[in-house]
Amino acid sequence: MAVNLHRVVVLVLTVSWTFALASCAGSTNHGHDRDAGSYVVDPAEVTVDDRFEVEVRDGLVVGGVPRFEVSTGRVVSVLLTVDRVDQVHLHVYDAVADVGPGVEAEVVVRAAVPGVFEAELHGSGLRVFELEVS
Ligand SMILES: [Cu+2]
Repeated sequence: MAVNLHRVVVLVLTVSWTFALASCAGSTNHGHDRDAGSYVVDPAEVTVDDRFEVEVRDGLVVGGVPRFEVSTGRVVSVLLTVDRVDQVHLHVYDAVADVGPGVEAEVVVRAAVPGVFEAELHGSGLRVFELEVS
């Protein structure tokens, strides 16, 4: 009996994990296993060079999905307001923050890696902004 129970638990965990990743499936440059410490910075300890804001309402990005263009090396802050509980993830930079009604998410990174990077909501799968570093 104990073995069977264990199998069920493992199966449930596997299915949950698959669903957790499903919303990120199809995105490029996606991963959760990097060391986020190298790019994510504490806004209290650095001077933010470039500030941006994004609002999501009724499942859509207000004004359309923006692409924020910054120069390499800048410290970038993106303040996100979402009308539902979710979690934002900036790919490659691997900045993750909870967001929801009354809880703004601020993603702050040092733009050390050139390229175009997507940020999305894990729950809804919605792409919320792109960060272009060059
Ligand atoms: Cu993700």
